[in-house]
Amino acid sequence: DCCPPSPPASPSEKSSDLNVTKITEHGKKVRKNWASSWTVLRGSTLIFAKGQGGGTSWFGGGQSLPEFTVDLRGGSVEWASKDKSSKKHVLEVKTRQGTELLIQSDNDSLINEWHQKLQETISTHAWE
Ligand code: I3S
Repeated sequence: DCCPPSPPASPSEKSSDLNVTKITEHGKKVRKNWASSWTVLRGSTLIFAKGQGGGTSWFGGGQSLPEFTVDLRGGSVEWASKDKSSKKHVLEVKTRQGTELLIQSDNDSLINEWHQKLQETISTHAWE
């Protein structure tokens, strides 16, 4: 009982498995391709790492990169409207670069945590 617990290395960090699909890229609508992805928030960057199962169709048309990242600065996050997806607990993330993503989990409390965390991130990391 000498030492208080040390704070986490990066307070803005969060990670979990989520279902993800791009719906718009560079402002242009793209075909949905839901995939399970290990998702990491680091600073203002959201990183989607290839999930288990692999394959070249991860995250849209033949992309073989192991990860896909988006910059949240200047972006937005909100609950997706019913017409965006028939799934439950879907968040819509829009970036300054014209990428729109849907992220989803069947785990209610997990997706609520992500909603909170993403909103926090967007409001604390200003766009310069
Ligand atoms: O917005 P959409 O077109 O209803 O999205 C569905 C499609 O992407 C569908 O794929 P195919 O049209 O290639 O079969 C997916 O399987 C569905 O999951 C998509 O809808 P949800 O409501 O699950 O996001």
